[in-house]
Amino acid sequence: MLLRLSFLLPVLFFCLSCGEAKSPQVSPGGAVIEIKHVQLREMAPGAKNGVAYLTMHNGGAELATLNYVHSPRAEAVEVHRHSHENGVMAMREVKHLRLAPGESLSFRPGGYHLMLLGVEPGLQRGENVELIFEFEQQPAIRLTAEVKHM
Ligand SMILES: [Cu+2]
Repeated sequence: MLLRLSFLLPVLFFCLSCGEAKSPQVSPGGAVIEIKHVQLREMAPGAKNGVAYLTMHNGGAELATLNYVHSPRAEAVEVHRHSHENGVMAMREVKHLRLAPGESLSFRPGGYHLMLLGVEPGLQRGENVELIFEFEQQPAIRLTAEVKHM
C-alpha cells in the first residue's frame, strides 16, 4: 500500500496538538510485550480511516513478531510506516513487525502508526475502542483506549 503525501497531510496536521491517552498496560499471562500510551484520534466527519499511536516494548529474551492487529471498530488494522521514497513522503504497510529483545518502538507521527481502515461511523471523542494485538510468541494483547479530540 502506497499513499502519497496529499493523503497524509490531514493526519500530520492532527498530530501536532495531540495529547497522550494513557492506556492501561496489558500483559495477560505474564507476557513480555508491553503496549502503552495508546493514542486514538477523533476522526473528521466523513473520514473512513483512523490512526493510532502507541509505544511497544519487548521485555523478553526473544524476538517478538506482531502478526495481526484487529479492532471491532475497523474492517482492518494495518501497521504502517512513513518513509521517503524518491523524495516523496509515503506510507507502506509493515507486515510481521519484529521487535528484538529489549527493543522499544514508538508509533508516532512521521514514523510507525496503526491505520484503522473502514471505520464507520468515524471514531468519536470519548468512545472506547478495543484493539487486539496478535503476536507469534505469546497470547494476544487486548486493550481499550479512549478516543481523544486533537
Ligand atoms: Cu498509514
